[in-house]
Amino acid sequence: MLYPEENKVRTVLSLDGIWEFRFADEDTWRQIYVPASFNNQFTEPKARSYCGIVEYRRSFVVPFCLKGQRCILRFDSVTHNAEVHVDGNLMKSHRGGFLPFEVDVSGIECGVNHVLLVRVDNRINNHTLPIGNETGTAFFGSDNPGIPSVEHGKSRLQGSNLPNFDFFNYAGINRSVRIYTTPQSFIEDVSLVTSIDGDDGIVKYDVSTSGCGGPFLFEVVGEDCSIVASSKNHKGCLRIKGVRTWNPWPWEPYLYTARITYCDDLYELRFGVRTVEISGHSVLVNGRPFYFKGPGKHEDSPIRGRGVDQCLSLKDINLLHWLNANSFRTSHYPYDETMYQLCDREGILVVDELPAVGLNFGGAKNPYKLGNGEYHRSLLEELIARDKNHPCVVMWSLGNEPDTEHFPEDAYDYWHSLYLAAHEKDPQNRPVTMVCCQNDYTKDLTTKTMDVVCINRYYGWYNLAGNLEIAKSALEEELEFWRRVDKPLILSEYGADAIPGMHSIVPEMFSEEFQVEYLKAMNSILDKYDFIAGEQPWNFADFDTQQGPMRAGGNHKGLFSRDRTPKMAAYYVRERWKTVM
Ligand code: BDP
Repeated sequence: MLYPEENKVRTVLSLDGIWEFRFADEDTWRQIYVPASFNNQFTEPKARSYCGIVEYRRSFVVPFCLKGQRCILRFDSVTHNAEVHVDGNLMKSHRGGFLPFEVDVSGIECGVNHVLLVRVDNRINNHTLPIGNETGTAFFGSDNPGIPSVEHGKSRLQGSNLPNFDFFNYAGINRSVRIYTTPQSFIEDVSLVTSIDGDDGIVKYDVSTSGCGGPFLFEVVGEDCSIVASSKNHKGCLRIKGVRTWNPWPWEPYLYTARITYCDDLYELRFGVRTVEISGHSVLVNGRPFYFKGPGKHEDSPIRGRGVDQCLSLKDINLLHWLNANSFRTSHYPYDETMYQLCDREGILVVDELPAVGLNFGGAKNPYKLGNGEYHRSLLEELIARDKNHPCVVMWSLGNEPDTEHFPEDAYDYWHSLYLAAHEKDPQNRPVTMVCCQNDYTKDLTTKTMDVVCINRYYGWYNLAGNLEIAKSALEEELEFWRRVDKPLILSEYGADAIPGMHSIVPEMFSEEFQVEYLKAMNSILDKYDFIAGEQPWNFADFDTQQGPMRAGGNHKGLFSRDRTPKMAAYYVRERWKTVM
C-alpha cells in the first residue's frame, strides 16, 4: 500500500484538527483533537477507563478543482476497530488498530459539504490483537484465587476493558486522516528488492497500475537529481553503476528515488540499496555483521497518548543517535509510517512488530485455540504491504511473548505457519522472528525455529529480584542453552524500573543506581558470547500502562523519563554503545 504523496498530479487534503466527539452513551458532542488518543484529552475518569464505542464527526468538502480525480479517504490507523460513514452511509468497517485503511470516495459530489462519522470501538478481548483479558484477573499482582470476596469482585470486572499486556490501551483516531487524489489511471503499488553486485546496485522492481494503459516510465534518481537508471517496463531489473548503498547510522544511509510515471500519474518512492541476510551467528547488513544496539520503544506521550507526534518522533531519533543506538523494535505494534520514513533518512534499523501481544494466559488457557490465526495472518499481510519497501525495516517480529511453554506443539504450529507466510509474502524475504518470554525455554519448540532468536529476560528484576550476582549466573546458564541452538540471538528486552530522581548509595531496586548496575551486570554476560547479535534494553522511555500494584505512575524501565530527561542509565548506555559492536 502506497503512502499518500502530494506532487504535481496528486493532491492531499488533511482532515486533522478539531473534530466533534461523543461517548456512545452521550447525546451532546464535545470537541476533540485528531490525531490523538481520546483518553487524556478530557478530565473525567470515564475517558481513561471507557469500554465501548465512541463517535467522531466532522464535515469535509472536496474542492471543485479536483472533479474527475480518484478520491481516497485514508486513515493511517484507528484503534481498535472502526466503521466509517459518509453522509449517513456505511462505507467501510475495519478491524485492527495499528495499520492504515482506505475508503474510495471518488464518486462524491465536489464543492458541497459532506458529513464524515467514524464509530470507533476501543474494546479488546480474546479475539483482538493485542489480546484483552476477559477474566477480570489483574495483569499485575496476585488476585488471591479462591477468596470468595475477591472472586466476586473479579466476576464483576469481567467484560471491562482490561489489557493482557503492559501498556495503556490508548484508543481513538490515533493517526492522521486524509483525502488524497490520483488521476483515474493510476499507480497502484510498487515492490522493490535490492542487491549489491561488486560496485553496482541491482534494483528489481514490480509496479502495478490500474487504468487504460499508456506510457510508463520507471526511473531511479540519485540525491543529486541525476537519473541513474530507467526502463519503460512495469517490471524488471536495473543496474546502478557505482551504487551508493544505504548503510546503518553512523554510516551514510543513501536514498535513491524511484520516480514512476504512468499516463497522467506520478509517484516518487524513496528507497535504499541494501541487503539483509543471516549467516551463521550473524545478521549481515550489506554483507557485514550488524550488532543491534537500541532500546525497545512505545508510541506514548502524556497528552496525545498513542497519537502520532512527529515532533516527538524526531526528538526520539535524535536521542537514539545521542545514545549511539543504531536500531529499535516497534514494540508491540506497527508504528506510524512517518517514523519509518525518519528511520530511512537517518539510518536507524527497525524490527517491525505485529500487535500480537498477550497470547499468554500463563497456562490457564490455550491461546492457540482462540481461532486468531487467520486474523493474525491478515495483519501480517497488511504490515508487509505497508512496510515492504523501507530500507530501515530489516526484520519482521510476528509477536511478543506468547505462551510457548504450556502448549509447545500448538505454539509451534501457530507461529511456524506465520513464519512461512512472512517469508512467502515479503518480496525482500527479510529475516523473521518472534519474541520469546521468560519461560521454561527447554520446553519451547518455536523460538529456536526463527531466523533470529529474540528473548526477553528479567533475571535480577522479576526473577531473582535484586540479586545481580545470581541473576548473572542464571542468564549465563540460559545462554549456554541458546549457544547450542546455533543462531544469532538478540536480548530483545531486559531492564529494571528506576523512578526518575530516586537514588541510593547501595544500589537497590527502583533507584537509578540499580538500573545502571543491572544493565552492567547483564551486559557483562552478553560480552562473553559471540553469537549475541544485539542488546535491546527495555525501554527507551518511561511509559503509561494499566494501573496496578507493580506500577507507580507507569512503567519506569525507561533510559529516559517519559518527558525524555536522561536517567543515569542513559549516560551509561551511551558510553557503552560508543564502542560495543
Ligand atoms: C515484558 C513485556 C513488556 C513489559 C515488560 C515489563 O514484553 O511489554 O513492559 O515485560 O514488565 O514482559 O516491564
